[in-house]
Amino acid sequence: MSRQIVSVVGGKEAAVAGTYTSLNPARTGEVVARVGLADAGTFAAACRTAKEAQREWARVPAPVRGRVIASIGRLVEANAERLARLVTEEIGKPYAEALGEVREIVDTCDFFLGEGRRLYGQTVPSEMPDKNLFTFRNPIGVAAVVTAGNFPVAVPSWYLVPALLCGNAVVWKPAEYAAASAEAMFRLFTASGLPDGVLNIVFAGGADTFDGLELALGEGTVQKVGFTGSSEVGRKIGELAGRHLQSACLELGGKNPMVIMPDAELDLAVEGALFSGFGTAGQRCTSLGTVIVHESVHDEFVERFARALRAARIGDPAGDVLAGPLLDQKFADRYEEFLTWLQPHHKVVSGNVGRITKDNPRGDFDGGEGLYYHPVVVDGVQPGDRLFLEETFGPIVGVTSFATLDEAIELANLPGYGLSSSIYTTNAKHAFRFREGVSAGMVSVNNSTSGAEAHLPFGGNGKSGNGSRQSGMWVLDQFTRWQSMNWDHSGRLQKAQMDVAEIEPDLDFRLP
Ligand code: UN1
Repeated sequence: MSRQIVSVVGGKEAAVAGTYTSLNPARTGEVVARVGLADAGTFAAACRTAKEAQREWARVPAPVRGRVIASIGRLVEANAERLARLVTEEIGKPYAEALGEVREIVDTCDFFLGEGRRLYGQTVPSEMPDKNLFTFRNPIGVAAVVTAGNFPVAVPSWYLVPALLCGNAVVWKPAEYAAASAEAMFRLFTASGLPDGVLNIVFAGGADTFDGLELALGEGTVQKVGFTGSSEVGRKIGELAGRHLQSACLELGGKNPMVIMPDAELDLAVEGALFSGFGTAGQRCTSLGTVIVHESVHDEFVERFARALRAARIGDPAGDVLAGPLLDQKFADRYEEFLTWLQPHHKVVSGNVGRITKDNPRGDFDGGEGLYYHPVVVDGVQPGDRLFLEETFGPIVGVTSFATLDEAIELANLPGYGLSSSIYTTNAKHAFRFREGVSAGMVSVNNSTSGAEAHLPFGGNGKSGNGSRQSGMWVLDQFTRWQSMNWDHSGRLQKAQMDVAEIEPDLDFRLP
C-alpha cells in the first residue's frame, strides 16, 4: 500500500492544493507515495510559523541543541536500513549507495553534535585600555531550504543539521519525486524532540515554491535560502534572494573533469571513472563529466574503460549493481535530449545507446518497466561541443585528450563550472599544479570526482555555485552571522581611532 503524505507546518498537517504521485523508477507501475502539494500561500505561512518558533529555539543553549542533533544521529542510525530501502525504492539509487547516503547524515550529526559545545566566539584586544571586545555567532533566523532528489536525505542534512544546531528554524521543500524519502527523514528529525515549528516540511511544485519564497522574503520571514539543483534555477533563486538583500547558499551543477596523466595507474583511473561516471546513474552533482586523458595513454585508457563498463551490471537497484534506473521520468526525458547532442565526429565506445528495452537490451536485461538507460562513453569529444561544455545529468561520459598539463587544466576549466575535479598521477608536482590551476571547490588526487566527506567544505564556483560552502565548520558562516560587541568599563567616552595612545619610534635610527 502506498503512503499518503502532506506538508507539516508547526507540527500540523497543512492544506493541500494539488497532488503528485511519486513512482518507483525501477518499476514505474509502482506508486511509492501520493503527495499532497501545498500552494505559495502555505509556503509563506510556513515561514511565518518558523519565524515564531525560532525565537524560543534560539534561546535553547547550544549544547542542548547539540544533544538534539545527537538524538537525530542515533535515530537515523537505528533506522538506516529502512531509510536506505525507501531511497532505493523511490529514486532507484543502488542500495549500497543509499546506505552510504544515510551514513552521511549520521556523519553530519556526529560532527555537529560537538559544535553545540563550541560555536566559538572570540575575545579580541581593544586599542584602548579598560575596554573589551568580543565576537558572537548569532543564528540568522529562518532558512528556506530547497533540495534536489538525487541525494534525497544526505544533502538536505547538510543544511538542516547545522541550521538547527545554530539556533535557526527551517522550512524544507524537498523534490516531489523524492517526497517519501524526505518525509521519512523529517519524521526521524522531529522524533528527536524538536519543538513544533522549528523544522517544517512543505511539498510544493517549483513555481509555487518560488512564489511562496518571494512572498516570504517580502514579509521578512526568511534570512537564508539554501538551494541544491540546476544552475538555471540557482541563478533565479540567487537573483530573488539578492533583491531582498538575503544571501543564498547555492549548490548547483557540475561538469566535473578527470585528468589522467601519462604516469597514472590506469586501472585505478578506470575504476574511479566507472564509479563517478555511472554510480547513481551519473546523476550526482559530483558525477564525472569529461575524462581528459594524456594522448600517450588515451587509446589504452579508452579500451580498458569501455571493457570495464561492458562488464558492469545495470539493473535492479536493490541488488549489487553499478547503476539502477534514472531518478524519475523528467530526468529520463532530459537525458534523451542530451543524447541528441551526439555528433558524427563522436565515437561511442560503450555499445548501445538509449533506453534499455526488449528491442534494445543490455545482454539479457530488457529494463522491464524501469527507466533504465545504456551507460555511454563517448570518445572524440571536442572543446566546442555541447557534450563538453554542459552538464549532462545521466549516464554519459565524454573523453578528450591533451598534450601538456597546462592544456589539461585549461580544458578542465573551460566549461565554466567548478564543483569537483580529479587527477590521476603518481607525481606530486602534477597534483599540486592541478590543484592550483583548477577552478573546482573539490579536488581529488587518485580518487574519483565523487565521494565528498561530511566534514570538508563542499561547494562550487562559477556555474556550480556562488562560492558558498557547506559541511564542516565552514557552513557555520552560512547559518550564523557574526556580531561584535565592545564593552568600555573606563567610565569615560574613549573614541576609537582618536583617543588611542601612541608610542613614538625613532624612525631615523640606523645601524652603524
Ligand atoms: C550532490 O550530488 O549533490 O561526493 C552531492 C559525493 C556525495 C555528495 C554529492 N557525497 O558524491
